[in-house]
Amino acid sequence: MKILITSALPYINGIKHLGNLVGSILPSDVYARFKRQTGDEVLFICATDEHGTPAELAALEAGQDVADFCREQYEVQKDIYERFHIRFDHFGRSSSPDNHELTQHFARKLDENGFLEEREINQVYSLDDGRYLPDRYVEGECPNCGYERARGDQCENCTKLLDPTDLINPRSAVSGGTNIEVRATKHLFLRQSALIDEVETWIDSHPDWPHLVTSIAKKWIKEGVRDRCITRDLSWGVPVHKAGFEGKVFYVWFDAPIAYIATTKTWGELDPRNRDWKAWWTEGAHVKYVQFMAKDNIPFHTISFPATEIGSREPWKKVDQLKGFNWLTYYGGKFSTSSKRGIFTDQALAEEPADYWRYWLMANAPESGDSVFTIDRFAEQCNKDLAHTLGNFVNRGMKFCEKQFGAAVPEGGDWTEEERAMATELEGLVADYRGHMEAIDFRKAMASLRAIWSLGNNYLASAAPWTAIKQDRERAACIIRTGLNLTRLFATLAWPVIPESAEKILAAFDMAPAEGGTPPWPGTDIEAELTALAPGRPFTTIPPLFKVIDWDRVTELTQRYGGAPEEV
Ligand code: B3M
Ligand code: ZN
Repeated sequence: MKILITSALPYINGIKHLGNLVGSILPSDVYARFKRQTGDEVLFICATDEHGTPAELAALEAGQDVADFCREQYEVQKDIYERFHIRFDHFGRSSSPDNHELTQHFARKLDENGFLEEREINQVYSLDDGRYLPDRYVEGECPNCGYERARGDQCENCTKLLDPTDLINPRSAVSGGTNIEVRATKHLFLRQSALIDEVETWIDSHPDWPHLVTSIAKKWIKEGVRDRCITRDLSWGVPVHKAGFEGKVFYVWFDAPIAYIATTKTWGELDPRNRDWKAWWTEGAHVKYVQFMAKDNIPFHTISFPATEIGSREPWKKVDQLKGFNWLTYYGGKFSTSSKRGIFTDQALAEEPADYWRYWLMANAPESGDSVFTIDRFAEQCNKDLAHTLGNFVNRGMKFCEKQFGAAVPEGGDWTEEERAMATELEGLVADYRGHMEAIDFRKAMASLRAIWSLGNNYLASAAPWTAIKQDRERAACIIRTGLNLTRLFATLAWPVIPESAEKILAAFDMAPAEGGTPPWPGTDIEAELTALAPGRPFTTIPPLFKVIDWDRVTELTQRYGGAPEEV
């Protein structure tokens, strides 16, 4: 099976925080790794989202030209994801020539098919700044929920999509100026109202979508899908090639999802073997397309982008499975880029290895509801599951073996009822784990993974090779051999989540995948898996994989990042 995976594109406007990471990029990487292990042909695409007001405002704040700002920030983000072991097939940019071209292509097709309409609209104009104020350039009170700091494109608080003129008491985000007037100017509208029936029929053909996704899409349709203005008075973006639209660009949410396709094209052109990139994006081809995103992105992916694709009247591949996330909170309050609240991805990497964050975030993925990050919770769970359960198991077995039998898989002793019972239980747990990963249920998957690690510890504790060695060396050899085989199996199973640690374990048995390679998913015959490391196979004992994050360290981290919930 071919699996196309896209993660929502991170905005270029600054380094992402842990909440952003767990809301799209990290889970899509875990899923992509898993699907590669089970033998599917995976294409995992992402890019920076570089247009629109967030980029312009951030460049303004940094005192940089927006193109330079984006070029630099792209490298910064790319490097961070590499260090988090995110293995994209390609990480591109929405400002790429491919995306310019494809965005203009979609606009042309939509226009030809009668789905674009020119309208004169009232735009917010700031006399203080001498310019129009699109989207986030305007702030004010949300007409829907009363939130004071709603932006012109969307209210962060109630997720309602807004137009700048909807805001009550608007002010300029550039200067704070309130000398604002409304002027008429010409823009292009995507006639979503003319496409919504087709979009809804398509949504209804996916009864298997998660409740979170369907309910958000349906709520949006019920509220009445408005035709959407897809052009802006900005200079940075994809220019609108149409008479009378000089100086205007496409709206960021029009070109950003198109960048999923354009980035695939860029990927395809980098290597002659991938020339047929379009096969990934053709409706009816044998491709399953899975998208990952935070819940505020769901309307764009279930309605606007599909409307764009459908309205082109070209056979573009549409999403098959869509995974939306709730929010990760920082001590119950918001992680916030603008107020620099929470732990950001670069900071996280400077504090602890990527695998700690990857594991904790996936184990606490905000799936059925929001979840809370605190430094205490992070430390406690990493200590318990990684250091004490997995780490201990790996280290204990290897050390004991090396001391008693030397650094090779010991020979002698046959499986007893104890091994058979353990293997049967393990078989069930591995099947559960795989089922949860297939279903993209990460919390459940991580619970199964923990249960698998615990089973290993329980087996060692009850089989007690350190006691057996005193009377029955053969028996001890059998237990340790089984333990070493469990170690290898645990590494393979954990690889999607904690790839660096998993590869360290595999390397100890000289079984690490080649650079960029994937350790294959274990077979269903668990007994064969647990006897795969043959007697005599050498290994290298590795030092403890995970260090304990102790109380002093927790205090230090709490002081550095601040823990108290946001004051309201
Ligand atoms: N740039 C991410 C966000 O809302 C937004 C996603 C675009 S996906 C095409 O955080
Ligand atoms: Zn609101």
